[in-house]
Amino acid sequence: MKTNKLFILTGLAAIASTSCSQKENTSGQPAKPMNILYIMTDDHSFQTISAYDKRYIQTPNIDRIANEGVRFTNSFVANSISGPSRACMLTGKHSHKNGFIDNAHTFDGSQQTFPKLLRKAGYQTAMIGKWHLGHGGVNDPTGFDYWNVLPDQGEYHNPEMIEMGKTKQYDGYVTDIITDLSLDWIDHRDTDKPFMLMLHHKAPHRPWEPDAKHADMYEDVTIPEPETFNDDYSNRSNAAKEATMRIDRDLNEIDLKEDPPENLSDAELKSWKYQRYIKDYLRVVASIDDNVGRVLDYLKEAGLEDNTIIMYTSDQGFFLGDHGWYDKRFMYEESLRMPFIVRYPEKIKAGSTTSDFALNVDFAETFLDYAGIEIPAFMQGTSLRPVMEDRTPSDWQTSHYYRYWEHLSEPHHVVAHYGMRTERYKLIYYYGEALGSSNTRDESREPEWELFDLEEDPAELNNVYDNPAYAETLVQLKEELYRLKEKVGDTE
Ligand SMILES: [Ca+2]
Repeated sequence: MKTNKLFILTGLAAIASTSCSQKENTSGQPAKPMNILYIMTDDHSFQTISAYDKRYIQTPNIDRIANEGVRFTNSFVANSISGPSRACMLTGKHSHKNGFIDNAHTFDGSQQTFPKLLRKAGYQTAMIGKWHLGHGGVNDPTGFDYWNVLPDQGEYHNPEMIEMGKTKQYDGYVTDIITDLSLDWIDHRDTDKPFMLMLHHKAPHRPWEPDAKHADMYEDVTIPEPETFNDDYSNRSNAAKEATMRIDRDLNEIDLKEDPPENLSDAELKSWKYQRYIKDYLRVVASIDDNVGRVLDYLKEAGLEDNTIIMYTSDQGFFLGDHGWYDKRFMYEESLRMPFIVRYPEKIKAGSTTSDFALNVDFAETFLDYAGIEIPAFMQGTSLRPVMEDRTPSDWQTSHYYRYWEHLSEPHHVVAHYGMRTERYKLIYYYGEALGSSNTRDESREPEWELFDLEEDPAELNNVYDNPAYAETLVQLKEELYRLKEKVGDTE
């Protein structure tokens, strides 16, 4: 990139920023344009990235980003489900503010998003892969010079994609195709401008269909079952007991892809189903990791490795047999926490780790901050840049507000809830019908509370809400919950 172009672009960013003032970026320095590569997968658990957890799989390429950047260990979603989490990330706003509270809603693309602000400031922007925020009119991707997205959930093999409004069929495997299209777009970009690419995979979403290259992995091994695999949901809410996302009962023929052997005991059948499920999930993740490696190699060869901020995340976490479940939705740890890794060698120390809280509503603000664009006041998150650069402010967020709205939607049947997590505690309120909800079909549900002491009970097996020893703590936690609720404006 030529020096004079850099100067012009800095000027553009400065002009754009005057029209959306208020919050200041955290650098205090003139904007220096860098490229932004925002890689996101769908339902990829931190448990299946070896930089986080070595029990299940080696992911050397995703680990490269962590080894050369920063890894967040307390990164949380505001609403653990696909479309709503994506809407939080685009807008920097919680679900009740961006309007996409559950997957039955569509996204109003006329609202302000970080890609629009980057584009206005002179970035080339593209969205390639899984969109999942609706199609047609204001639901199509907006704020992008180029977009090519899967319709709704999309297919693993020979997928259709919608390129700038036109449907096309592609031959091959979806993770390879999304990577090919992304590299091709970077290759043909206007090199006079910085770029922001959202490379968003469908994988490893249900029904976990591997490609031929990885289909035989793990044939002769037994994957370990997680600690809470045989959770009986005692001393927990009815919400946990009633959810229909159990490995032993709720995986269907499409998920399992073959009939189980005959004459298995219930416990043996559950273990057999788990192996079918987890192995396909890991095979699909192995393909993601290969393709992340292709992207990193490409950036290196193209000389883009050091002036591109590379981020790897997922739209939420996922249960991998934890609590006997697959899927997400709950505010429990495996679902609430997403993997979040960022590489930018100029500013971020290689191999660093932080336990400071990062939320998906902070992503938009972070990208704007790095691009030198002032962050609009309506955005509810905070730029993570100081945390990434190991200069976390002393008043950094230590509590997180969560709300899952999709009350008892089928087939997972999870009760709507809101709650708050601090470093040590998690408080959850399953309000059921008490507040109304987006999909009410329940008759006479009593609201329920759960309180977990994550220091004493990291697996969240023991609800201490009614335990007198926590009475004083509970009062403080409720105060903080209602303070946060008020702060984010979820007050109806
Ligand atoms: Ca998802």
